[in-house]
Amino acid sequence: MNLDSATIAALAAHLETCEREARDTPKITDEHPGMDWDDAYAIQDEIRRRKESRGHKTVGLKAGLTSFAKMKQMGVTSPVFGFVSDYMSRPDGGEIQTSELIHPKVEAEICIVTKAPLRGPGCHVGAVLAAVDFVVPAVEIIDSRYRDFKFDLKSVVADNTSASRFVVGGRMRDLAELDLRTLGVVLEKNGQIVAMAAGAAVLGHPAAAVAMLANHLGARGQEIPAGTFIMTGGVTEAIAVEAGDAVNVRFQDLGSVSMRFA
Ligand code: OOG
Ligand code: MG
Repeated sequence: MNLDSATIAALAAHLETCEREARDTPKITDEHPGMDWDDAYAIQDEIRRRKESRGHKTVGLKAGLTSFAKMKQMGVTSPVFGFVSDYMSRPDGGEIQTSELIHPKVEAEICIVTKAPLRGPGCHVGAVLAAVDFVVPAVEIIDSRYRDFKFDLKSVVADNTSASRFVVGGRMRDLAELDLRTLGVVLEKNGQIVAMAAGAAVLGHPAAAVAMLANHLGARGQEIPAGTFIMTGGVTEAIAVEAGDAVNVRFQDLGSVSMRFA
């Protein structure tokens, strides 16, 4: 850790205020170039503590930058982890208010809900598969608080990996009925196909993102509890949206997830 606790608290307050007021900010490593990984996750933890103390429930975990398309789009080389809160959830087919957001983008994500705890180090795809309760599709609406979505990995970790809104939809399925690697995903905006991929785009297998998350938490003495909803990361690059847009994502064997932006 290179930052003191007062600086961590101040940066968490700054980033969370930007989120709540839909204001952007330069990336925080500009002012704090010595910020390390532990500092970045400590800022994210402080944002989580602030939300929970305000009565918001943490309702899921997310992996981000897990697909080559996303890493390439954002110019980074490794995944990051964050959380989602109850107030970020929107119903399938519902409306998302863009006035509450800065510069939203949508991502198609294969999600896993666990039925057993997962703890690293040493967690692997096989261990994750044994702990899957069911698979369900979602669309994540990310909204980096950083100006023009320009950030480095530590800044985006501190900003809770751009978490903003998410829509769980389609239909849940047993893992045994699916091949998560070949599961096709087609993302449509205003009736046009704008991106497509298969599940293997996420680290070769979406369960690998969950294993990485368990190993990341294990290194910090934490685990993924049973019953956790986990978003494994966008399978394609993220697509910018604005008021008036309609998004529909078709997931092979899992139905579709849709929303309108107002
Ligand atoms: C960081 C969050 C990325 C994903 O699924 O890749 C993410 C960002 O690109 O702003 O959630
Ligand atoms: Mg995402």
